[in-house]
Amino acid sequence: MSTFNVQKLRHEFPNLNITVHGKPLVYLDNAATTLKPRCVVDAINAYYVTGVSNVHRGVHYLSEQATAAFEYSRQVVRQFLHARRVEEIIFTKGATESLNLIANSYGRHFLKKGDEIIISHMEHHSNIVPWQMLCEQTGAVLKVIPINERGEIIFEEYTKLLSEKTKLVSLVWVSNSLGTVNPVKAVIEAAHKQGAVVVIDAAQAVTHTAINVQELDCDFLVFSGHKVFGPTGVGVLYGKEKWLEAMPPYQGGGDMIKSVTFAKTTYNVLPYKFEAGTPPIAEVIGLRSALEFFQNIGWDAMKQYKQELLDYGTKMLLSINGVRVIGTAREKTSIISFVVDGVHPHDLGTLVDQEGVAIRTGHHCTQPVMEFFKIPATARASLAFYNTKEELDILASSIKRAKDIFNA
Ligand code: ALA
Repeated sequence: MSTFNVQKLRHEFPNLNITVHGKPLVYLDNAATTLKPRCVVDAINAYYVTGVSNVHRGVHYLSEQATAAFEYSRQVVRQFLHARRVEEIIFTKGATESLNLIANSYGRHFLKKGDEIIISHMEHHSNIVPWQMLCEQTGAVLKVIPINERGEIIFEEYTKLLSEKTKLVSLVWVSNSLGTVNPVKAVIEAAHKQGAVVVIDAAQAVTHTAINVQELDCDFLVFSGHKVFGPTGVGVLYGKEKWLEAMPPYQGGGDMIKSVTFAKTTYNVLPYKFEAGTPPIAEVIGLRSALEFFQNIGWDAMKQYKQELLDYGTKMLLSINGVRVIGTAREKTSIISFVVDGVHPHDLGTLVDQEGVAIRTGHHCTQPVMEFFKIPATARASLAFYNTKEELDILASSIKRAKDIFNA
C-alpha cells in the first residue's frame, strides 16, 4: 500500500468511532453521503452558537460577519472549481436543485419544439427527470447515449446522435451506480462543434478528481456539498457568466431583486439573481471547511490510495463464489456495485449491517442501469479515502456469512 496516512485522517471523523449492533462501524456508503470531518461540524457549530445572523440584509456586526463568511465560501468554491469569476458560482440546495435550475431557467428560455437534448443511459434520475419534464413543457426531444456491457458510454453512438438539432448535452462525470468515469472532455468538445451547451453532473466526480471548469470548457457543472465531506442542504451550480446573464431567474423572492413595484420588478446581479430567499448559511460556511480540509489532503497520494482500495476490494469480492461485479469500465472510480447469486441485495444489505457494515442496496436512483443489466438492484460498496483494506476484509467475511445463511 502507499504511504498515505489513513489513520491520522480517520481521527478527524468522529463518526468512524461508533459501534453498530455492537460492532465497529464499517462505512462503505460514501456515494450516498460522506462522513463529516470535525472542522465542518465545528464551523457549523460556531455559526449557530455565536455567529447567527442573516446575510446580505443587515448593517449590524453579526450580519456583516455572516455575510463575509458566506461570500468567502463562494471564493473557496470558485478556486476549487477553477472558475473564472465568483459570479459564476451559485449556491443551491444540492446537485438536484442545480440541475432543475438549469432545466427550468436555461431550458425553458432557450429550447423549443423539435430541439434535442442528449443524456446517457447511466444517468442518475436527477439528470433524467428534469429533462423529461422540460421536453413535456417545450416539445424538445430526449436522446439517450447507449452503454456497453462494461458500463461505458459508446462514444461513436454519441457522435451519431449529435446534429444541428442538439441544443444541450447533460452527462454524469462519474456514475454513482457503476463507478464509470466518463470522457467528459471529449464529450464537451464534440457537443460544442455542434453548438450545443454541456452540463456536467459532478456529484460523484468531486471526490475523484480535481476540477477545472475553464480547462473542461463545460457550460454548467453541478455538485452537492454532502458528497464532498460537507453538510447536506447545500450544493453548487457553476455556469458560464454569459449563460447565467442571459437566463431568467429560477425562483422569485427576497435577495434576487434590485427593486420591486407592483408595476415592475428588476432583478439583482449575479450570483444573487439565482439565490432567492434566505440561503443555507450554516451549510455554505460548513462547505468551505469541507473543501479546505479535502484539498489539504493532496490529490496524488489520495488517488493512488483509493485506486489500491478499489483494486483490493474488487479482487476480494470476485474471489467469493457467486459474486458478480456490475460495472467494469476501464476508467473507474472507487464504487463497486455487485450481486451475489442466491442472495437478494436487500437481504445482503440487512445481513452485513448486523456486522456493522453500511453499504447501499437498491437501484441507486438509476433504474435504467438496472434494466440494462437485467437486475432489480445491486449491493454497492463506495469507498472514501478514510476506508481501509481491513474494512474490505470485514465486508468480504460478512458477505460469506450471508451466503451461508442463504445456503447460496
Ligand atoms: N445519489 C446518491 C447515491 O448514489 C444518493 O447513493
